[in-house]
Amino acid sequence: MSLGAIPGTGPNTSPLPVIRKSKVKTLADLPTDRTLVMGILNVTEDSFSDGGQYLSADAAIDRGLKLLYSGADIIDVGGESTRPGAKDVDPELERSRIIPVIETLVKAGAIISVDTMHVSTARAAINAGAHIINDVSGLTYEPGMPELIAETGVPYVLMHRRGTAQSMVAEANYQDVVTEVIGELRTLRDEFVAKGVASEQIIIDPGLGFAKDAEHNWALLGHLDALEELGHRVLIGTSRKRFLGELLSTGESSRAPLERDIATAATTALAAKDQVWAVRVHDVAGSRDAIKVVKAYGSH
Ligand code: PMM
Repeated sequence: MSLGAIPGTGPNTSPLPVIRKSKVKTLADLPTDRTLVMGILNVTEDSFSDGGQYLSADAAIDRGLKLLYSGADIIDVGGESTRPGAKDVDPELERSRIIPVIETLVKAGAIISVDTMHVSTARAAINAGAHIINDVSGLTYEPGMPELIAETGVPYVLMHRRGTAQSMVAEANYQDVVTEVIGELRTLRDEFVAKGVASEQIIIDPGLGFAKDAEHNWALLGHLDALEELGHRVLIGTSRKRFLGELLSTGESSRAPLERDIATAATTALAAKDQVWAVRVHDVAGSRDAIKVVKAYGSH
């Protein structure tokens, strides 16, 4: 899609599109009567289903605008792959990938969350207009993150993960995954609150696929109500993940990531029925439809 063809964008005469400021939104503009859809924008080389596709600022902004116009309530911008085994990205490179994208999408009226584990990147992103920090570091968060979140007052996604991208597969050992994930999230939550983060700022996420195998993911998805008892908004990310590929496999081979969107939308419907706050997905339109179905179903 040509950027010039998108309402609100001007002719593409500068390296980044010129966007009118009139549509700037705040978090308070987000609907509260349904599950929200967070569209995924990976400005990375190697994320598992869309790595390398949106590495230039122009391509990333184009993708972000498409997510926005297909109904994303929030766009989650990330400059570092979180897949198992992924290499760490230098925070400076991470910032160079995502800050121009955030600035432009905020001007276009997008609510932006930023998928980062780095305090310096989180601070730069907030300065560039980002609304939410989405930190997948779990139990290994960087020193200084709670203080930054307390100081800025932005909402913060506290996701469960054991170990790092390199070690997490080996750390998928649980006796009772639901109880242990909730207990570890509670401990993390208490650490953030003790450092001055308001309880209302915290959004929790069970971290499906992060130090969890398929059985663990299904158990957590089946107990979203127990997670909600922690008293925070809940976000979940199932989109195109390996456990869906395994479920849909034929014979030896797992279903390809790009062919997992219908199953993803089915998990969105289940999550919406459990009244989660938001789902993080690649295919925004499919999840928006699923949420509409659940809303109509629940209103009769
Ligand atoms: N999953 C991925 C990346 N970031 N953030 C949150 N809060 N929850 C998730 O489940 C999550 C995340 C990995 O998926 P991707 O490589 O498709 O972005």
